[in-house]
Amino acid sequence: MDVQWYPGQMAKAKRVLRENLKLVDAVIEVLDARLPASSRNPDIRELLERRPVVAVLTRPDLADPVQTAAWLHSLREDYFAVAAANGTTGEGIKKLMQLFLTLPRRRKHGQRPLRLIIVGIPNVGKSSLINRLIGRSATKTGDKPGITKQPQWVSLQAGLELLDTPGMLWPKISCKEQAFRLAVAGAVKDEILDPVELGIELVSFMRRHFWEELQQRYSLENFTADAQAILADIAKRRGCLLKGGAVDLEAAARLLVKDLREGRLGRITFERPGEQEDEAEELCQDDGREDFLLTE
Ligand SMILES: Nc1nc2c(ncn2[C@@H]2O[C@H](COP(=O)(O)OP(=O)(O)OP(=O)(O)O)[C@@H](O)[C@H]2O)c(=O)[nH]1
Ligand SMILES: [Mg+2]
Repeated sequence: MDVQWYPGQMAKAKRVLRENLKLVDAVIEVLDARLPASSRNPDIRELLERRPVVAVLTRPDLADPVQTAAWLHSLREDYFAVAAANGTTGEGIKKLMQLFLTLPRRRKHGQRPLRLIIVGIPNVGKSSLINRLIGRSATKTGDKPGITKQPQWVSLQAGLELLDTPGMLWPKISCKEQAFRLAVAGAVKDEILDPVELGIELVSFMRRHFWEELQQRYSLENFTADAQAILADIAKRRGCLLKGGAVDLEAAARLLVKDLREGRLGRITFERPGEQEDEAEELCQDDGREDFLLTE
């Protein structure tokens, strides 16, 4: 699966990050608890070295809790601090706020509030997290990527200022596994993805790692069938049919991806700590194909 989605707002968000780094005390890098490694943006890593960075894992409700604990432990090596928080229910927000209040201030801060910049891939829950932290809907949120278009300062009376930024990917996502995980997690605009290709890759992944969950959800029988045949089976069992009775693979793929995103296939973490080094060798090699850049 190829993913190149780098609209102007992402390039702009990177500029805003660079410009605002000197104004903030720390950076909050929001990662998806289901794909903490794949949701780290390599394009901004070097910028982030200039400030303390806190990693916040969102969507812990959709991830395997054992894996989330393992990720929090492993990410501690790379970040100033780590935490998990749910941007929908508010679970973990109090602890997160306490953690923020212990962050070191820059020397020249005087009496001004603590200032943090929130960055992360699209649709990971940055704006929801801000709303939860300040206890009101100050930023727009939504269940598709690209909702936040402009950077926006939001402040809390208790002495905290947060800069919300548009979700950022990077110009070329060359690792196919990473592209798949970002796409299936909802970080990439659906319009640039081939739904059937994504559905088949998801079936393939589920068949390898979570067959029981897939089988139970759709009452499937045939484990040996190839991924496309399983998707066709899902289509039949869910009544995704075209006029004339042929299976509608696209409708089945959309349904499967939606079920995954909404947690109906169980709490699924796509990657484990330490696994990425092996993957980088095996799966993430550039296939030498021409890149294309999709801009808006
Ligand atoms: N299940 C679950 N959903 C969440 C969580 N946090 C946020 N969401 C949902 O994720 C979607 C995206 O949330 P936003 O806060 O708009 O994400 P964002 O990172 O600001 O997205 P962009 O502005 O598009 O980059 C919304 O539908 C939220 O309700 C969480 O912890 N768990
Ligand atoms: Mg947002």
